[in-house]
Amino acid sequence: MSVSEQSHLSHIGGDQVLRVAVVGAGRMGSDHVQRLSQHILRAEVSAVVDVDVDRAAAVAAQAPGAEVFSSFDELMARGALDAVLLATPGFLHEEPLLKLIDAGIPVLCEKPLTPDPASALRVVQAEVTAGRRLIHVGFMRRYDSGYLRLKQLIQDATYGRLLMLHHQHRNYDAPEWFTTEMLIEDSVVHEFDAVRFFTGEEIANVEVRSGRSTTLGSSAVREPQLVTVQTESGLLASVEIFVNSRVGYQVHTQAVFERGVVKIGEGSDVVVSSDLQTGSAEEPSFITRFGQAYDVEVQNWVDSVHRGVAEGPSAWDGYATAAVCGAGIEAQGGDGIVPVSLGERPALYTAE
Ligand code: ISE
Repeated sequence: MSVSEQSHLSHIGGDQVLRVAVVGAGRMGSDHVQRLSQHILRAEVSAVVDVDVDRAAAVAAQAPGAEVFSSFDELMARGALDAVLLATPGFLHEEPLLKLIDAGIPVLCEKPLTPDPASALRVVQAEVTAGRRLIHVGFMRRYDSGYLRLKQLIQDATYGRLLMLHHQHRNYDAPEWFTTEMLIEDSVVHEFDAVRFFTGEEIANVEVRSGRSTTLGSSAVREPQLVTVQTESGLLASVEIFVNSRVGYQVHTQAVFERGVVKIGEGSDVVVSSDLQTGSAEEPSFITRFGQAYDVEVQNWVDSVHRGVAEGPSAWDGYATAAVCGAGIEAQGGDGIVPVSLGERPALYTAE
């Protein structure tokens, strides 16, 4: 992972506390405010921003002393921050990201970086012009213990060479406004990053098929869909995406090696047998399923900002996945296998 110096942050260190402004007070923003206030060391929530100022105030109530703003520009004018946690929907990310890069302020930007490749590339180019990495993209699965174990097994070739990956990504339900494109740019974007994380390769092409469809959820969304990607070296990975599964929040991965199969994300820590039945509860949402991963991710980010370095998923990772999403949305239209073209990775993002 590449690391770049951020000398402007040298004043944060020792016993100082990082003042984090949380922008977006929806489900994710609210969860992060709680996390930063209760679990994260060496950080505090200095502000909560949301167009719905009542919602911002309600969320800020969990963080004593946090100021409330109805716009990002008001926050920036006030200046009560060392760093930002951006938790608005992806289509609202580009403008604040460009302003934060300009101001030299580090940001943990919830995924996706931006939903489409063109805007994601503009963000990458702005960072490259600034000459330093300020953006950490919130691909929290990279901090999940199962993901980390599997990555290690792949690197060590414990069961031989990795041949194929299979993913199942199911949500219990999705809001009425969830679109067919969002299946790719909001949901499968996680697997696009996971495949890149596991293999260390870029994705070269993508195909999307839909067959028999559920009658539940929005009638405008045809799902489940089967997404297949191929990495530069030829490895194939499949993803079943099903956001109205009525099962629970399931994120499963099966890795097929030359001498074994490794499964992560299945099963449960607690299995109950009672009254002639045995079973365990399904996770209701990503907030519970990846709660620990979010904690580890946010603490790592806070620590890296204190140290004045940039680590973790970068703007390039955000751009590369947005490029696969662009091709995936094209493939949803029935265009067969769609190639992904990224252009050259700038030196700022080359692995050390
Ligand atoms: C949501 O935005 C997430 O990031 C969840 O992890 C994913 O499962 C869901 O499908 C997305 O809408």
